[in-house]
Amino acid sequence: MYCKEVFLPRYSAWYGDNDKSYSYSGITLQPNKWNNGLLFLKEQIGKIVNINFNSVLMNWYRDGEDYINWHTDAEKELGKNPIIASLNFGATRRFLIRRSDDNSIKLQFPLKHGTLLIMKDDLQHFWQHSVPKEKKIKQTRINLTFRTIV
Ligand SMILES: O=C(O)CCC(=O)C(=O)O
Repeated sequence: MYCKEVFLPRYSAWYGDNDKSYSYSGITLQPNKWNNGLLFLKEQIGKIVNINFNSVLMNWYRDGEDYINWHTDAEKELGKNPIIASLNFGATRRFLIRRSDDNSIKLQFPLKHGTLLIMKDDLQHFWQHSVPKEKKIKQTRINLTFRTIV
């Protein structure tokens, strides 16, 4: 077995159908089994966007010190133009997007409790996204990104 430790400035867990492992940022996550709560959310959100998601990445930001750096979700397992549904609970955090070829073009959205953000089409080809540190935020936040591994 091959095992390595990678520092992530948040906690992450991967849930999905049995054979749907996911590699990103130099790590490969094996899926935890679906639980009833996640299955319920997956089905409800799947109806809204008309997609049968088969996995979800859970990120837990303990407070504003936890963050996710600039990245794209352009892993080949997600297919060419992935539809990713991002559901948010807890603290409102800033979600930033910037052009990959011109970092000065930047947009930001506050992701409030209950917000559903859909990323789709060619967004992952031309835009990076991040959730930066916000040291004043003391509340916790959970983000679920429902995905389809092809
Ligand atoms: O926490 C968020 O809103 C973003 C999560 C994210 O970018 C990801 O899981 O790839």
